Amino acid sequence: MGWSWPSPYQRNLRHGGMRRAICLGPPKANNGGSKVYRRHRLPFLFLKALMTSLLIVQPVLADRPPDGLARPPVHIKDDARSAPTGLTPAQVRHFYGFDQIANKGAGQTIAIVDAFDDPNIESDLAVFSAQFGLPSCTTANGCFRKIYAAGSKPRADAGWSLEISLDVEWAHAIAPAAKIVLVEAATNSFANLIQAVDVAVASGASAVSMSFGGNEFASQTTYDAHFNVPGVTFTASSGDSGSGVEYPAASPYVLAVGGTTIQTADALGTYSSETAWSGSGGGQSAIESEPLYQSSFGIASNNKRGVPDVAYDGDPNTGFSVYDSVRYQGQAGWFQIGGTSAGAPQWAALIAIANSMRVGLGKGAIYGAPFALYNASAYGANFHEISSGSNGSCGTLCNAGSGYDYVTGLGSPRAAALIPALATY
Ligand SMILES: [Ca+2]
Repeated sequence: MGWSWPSPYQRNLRHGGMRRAICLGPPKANNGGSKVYRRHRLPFLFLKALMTSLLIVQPVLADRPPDGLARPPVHIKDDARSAPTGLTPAQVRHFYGFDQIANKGAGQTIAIVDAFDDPNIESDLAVFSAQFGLPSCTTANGCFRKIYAAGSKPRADAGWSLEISLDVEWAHAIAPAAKIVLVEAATNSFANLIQAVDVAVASGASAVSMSFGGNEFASQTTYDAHFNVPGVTFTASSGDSGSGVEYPAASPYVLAVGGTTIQTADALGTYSSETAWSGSGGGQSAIESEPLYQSSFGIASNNKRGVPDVAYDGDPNTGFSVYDSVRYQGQAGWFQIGGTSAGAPQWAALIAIANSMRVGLGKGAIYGAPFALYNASAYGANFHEISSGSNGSCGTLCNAGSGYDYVTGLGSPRAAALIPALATY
């Protein structure tokens, strides 16, 4: 099956800004508009998540940046700790079923595209890997590379360093045998980030993770061709501001990842249930037309591209353990982080595992992953369908419901079924 790409590439690019889609911990106070967060300890994670949802009136949201301006969505902070308090790789791998797949992404490269420089990422990844018994991933052993997209080192940025830590560490957590290329854009403008995407493609990656987004704009379709690359899958976070569509998640060539709140049955991370996270970005694109894979799936769409395509845990209350030594608002160490930022690199890792299995089957890296994902006949087997929760008060588009919905898309992965399906697609 082929793609139906709507837009040829043009050079009249508008330079908008992007923001990360990351949130820190659950809120405990509102400090002049800057939410302050605390973390919780396992195994009481899901109980506390429930308590927090009852006690906190204001959902975990981040304002969208104005057009053309970059804005860090991290206006939530917490004291970092000396030991991890969030979800561990073993728990998340078990929760989504990655631990039922022997393949760990060997031979594949995952590219992480972010803005600015994280000066400590390689050593922070080493701390993360050692903590959780993951294979070492270093420049020296050929596993890790950092590339400056514009040729020279960008300035360091503590907020983006937190995002980079989340993305790099959790791509490695899910596909620990895959190589990781971190591509650092010169700034967080659309132009610089798209340039970094091109560099990521040139690096040989078969999956490119983009945990950033900005408001849609009329000329965004001129960027879409950068995501139409044979053998490369692009993932993007759908946003952290609840109902609403961001770019590049809105591109029909990008796998848009929304957010959920998970409940584990035990400290091992056994799957219990999953609901839509209130911050999950989603809706109908104002710019992009509905792609064939969505219309074929039978989505009531008003002929607009629906966002997101899929979902993943994104609630800071059920956040991920991340190590970051670049001091952010006075804090460094182990953070508990949520946001749809978490899902993009982990879905990229899922794709890398599928691509690694495809090599063994004599197949090339998957091209047009959404066509394989929007497979009605295998839907129930491949996804945890999410049917409750909402990301706003806009009615149908803001409520998770049966089948595809505009808050969680198709749902979260049943990796043990979905990855083999992608491998044989
Ligand atoms: Ca659903």
